[in-house]
Amino acid sequence: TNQTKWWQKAVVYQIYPRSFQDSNNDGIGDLKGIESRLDYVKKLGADVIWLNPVYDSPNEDNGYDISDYDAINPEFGTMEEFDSLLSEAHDRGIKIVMDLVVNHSSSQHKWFIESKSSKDSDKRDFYIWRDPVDGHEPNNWGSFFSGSTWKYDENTGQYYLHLFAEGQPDLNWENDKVRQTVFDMMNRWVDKGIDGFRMDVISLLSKPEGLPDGPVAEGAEYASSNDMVANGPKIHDYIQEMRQKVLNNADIMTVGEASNVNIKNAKRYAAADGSELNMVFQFEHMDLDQNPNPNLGKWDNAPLYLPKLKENLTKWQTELAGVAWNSLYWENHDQPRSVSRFGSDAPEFRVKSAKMLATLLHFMQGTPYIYQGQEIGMTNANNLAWEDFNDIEIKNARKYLVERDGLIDADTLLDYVHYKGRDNARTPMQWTDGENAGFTEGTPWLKLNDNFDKINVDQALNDENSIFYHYQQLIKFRHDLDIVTTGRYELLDPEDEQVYAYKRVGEGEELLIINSFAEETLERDYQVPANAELLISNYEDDMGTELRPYESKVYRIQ
Ligand code: TEU
Ligand code: CA
Repeated sequence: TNQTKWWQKAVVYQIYPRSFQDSNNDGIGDLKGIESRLDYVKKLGADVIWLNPVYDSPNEDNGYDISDYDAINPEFGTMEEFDSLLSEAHDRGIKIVMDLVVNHSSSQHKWFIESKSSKDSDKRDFYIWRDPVDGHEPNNWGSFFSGSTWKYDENTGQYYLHLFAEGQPDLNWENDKVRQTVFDMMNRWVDKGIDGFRMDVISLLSKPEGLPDGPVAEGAEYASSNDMVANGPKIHDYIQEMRQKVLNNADIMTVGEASNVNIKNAKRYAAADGSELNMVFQFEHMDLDQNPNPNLGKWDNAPLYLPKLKENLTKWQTELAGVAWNSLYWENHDQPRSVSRFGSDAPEFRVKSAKMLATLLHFMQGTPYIYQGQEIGMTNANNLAWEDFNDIEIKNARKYLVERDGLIDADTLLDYVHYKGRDNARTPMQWTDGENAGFTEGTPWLKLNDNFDKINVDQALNDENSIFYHYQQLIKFRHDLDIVTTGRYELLDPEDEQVYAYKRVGEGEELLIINSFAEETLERDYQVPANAELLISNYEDDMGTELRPYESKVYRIQ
């Protein structure tokens, strides 16, 4: 049936706990800090908080390496504090979605420690162990974080598979016991009353039979493990089993982070019949500005070509309509700041372009995700130097691409890291213009962006024209106007290199959404009828066919 579900009208606010709010001045954000800021999230109007992992972890990949799925990382607080956060959120009508990281665990998890201890361990098959082939790695796959996906273990003479860091061994989903153990764990969280799961790299759970070598792009050293593993042979069986054994037990929302997902697969993962997940995070629009050199992957600073973005998002909008459901995002903890990447963080354009990007996204069909700080237009952190970075992806890029393989020099890589690196999104939240931006009175775990004196929540809340209030309005439209959830999407002028304009078409009603990416004034005539109502704009007046820099406006036509 086509009845609207609560998560189709919801807007999600993503919190990276480490960087949101420190409550005890150890320099690390924590659960009590988040609880103290719930009223802020409420004021914005978001319906759901997605929490990045808060489970016990040695933090080799900041919580994406879990050593105990049933415990809270002591740096973040206690289980009592988690329960309190959940109930305080619920009291305000805010739901909480947890990160679920079950493609891999930490190498410090007791399962792996046991698995590694001996070939006869009854946990051996919890992970993916293989003999060496001709004295080297079992296949030619490259890790997401550079280097091989295989790590040799001297003690037992075998390699284990890690698609990500060495400290993130892949769980063996072929093993019934692994699946049942994971489902039991998920049910314990569901029983606690959490409202959903964001499923980390869920498309990678099912490995291809025989773990064969993959094709190596010209000039590259490894085959892409992403290409080899994503959407593997049993993935839909696993997710359907999870649906039966866990997800059907409560009215929770699910979003699968689906690396390498295409439309065809997304239609299954996010099928409207409810057989698998509610929606997926697709990556295609995040990969349009990749480096053409396969060894460098994401590391580049080339600007985005707007018609490519339009073509891509339009494909997702039209092909999933009625048969599956989209998630909508520009940012998360793995991506740089969108205003710096797709808009402009120059002082004269920052506010305008951040609002434009917000409007462009929020009038599309799907569930929008706002990443902490996006709502105040936080920018990339160009003030971080090599010694300031924490992210393993950045550190490994330097270790392998610069130091081991000499594929690029350190200065060029630093430019790319400033443009694309994950730490751009992970610098502490900027609350005030005071000490450490009000994040902590201790030493922050990661250096702050040095522009917090100008860009901060206090400033935003005191300025009625701020990006924050623009988001607040957009969220309200999503709640109030059904056409945003149900209307048909129609792209206008696909070839226009400077403007992204589209329509949402409902019954007896249309929305016209016009967004300029240009830094100069343009002339565009969209034949706006005289009775059109201007719903929202990032300028104070309407100049008709004249579009000023980064101008964005939405008309309602009835
Ligand atoms: O990300 C998966 C993923 O595809 C990323 O590694 C992505 O390729 C990269 O971050 C782009 O820069 C998820 C989590 O969101 C990420 O934080 C984790 O590091 C990763 O899984 C491993 O758990
Ligand atoms: Ca703390």
